[in-house]
Amino acid sequence: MKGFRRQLARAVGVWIGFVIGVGVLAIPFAVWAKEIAFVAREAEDQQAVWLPREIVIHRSTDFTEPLVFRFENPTKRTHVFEAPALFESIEEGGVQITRPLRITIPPEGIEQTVIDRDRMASDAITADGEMVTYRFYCPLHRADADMGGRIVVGQ
Ligand SMILES: [Cu+2]
Repeated sequence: MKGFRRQLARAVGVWIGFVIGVGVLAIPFAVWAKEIAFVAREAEDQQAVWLPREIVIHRSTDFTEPLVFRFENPTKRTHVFEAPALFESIEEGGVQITRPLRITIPPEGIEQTVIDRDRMASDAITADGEMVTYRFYCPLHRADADMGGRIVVGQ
């Protein structure tokens, strides 16, 4: 009986060690990124918008981890998320490059990308304490008078 208990204790110990090990391994991929989700919505007169219309990012808290934008297109048409002043960080041919954010999302598709925070940080320095605003819209279905949605970066 004693021998059995010892074995059981060892088995439980191995199990707990396994759970802790897996948990620690899983964290870097699951938690260490700030994700902001946008959803395409059809509007009047064949136009379309990205929701939410306004996002506020705080440099002091939100810049401590990678910034990931996620785009959901639940509609029947292809939409594009364009924010010319924002840059995405992508790997191309084994090299890390940045380029203006313009992503095509097919009908019922989902895409995501990593935003270049260094560019945003230098924009904030240039703005010298003022808030920085980035406009975004779908260039395919944008109304002439539509300013688009906006991402506001504050302190
Ligand atoms: Cu569109």
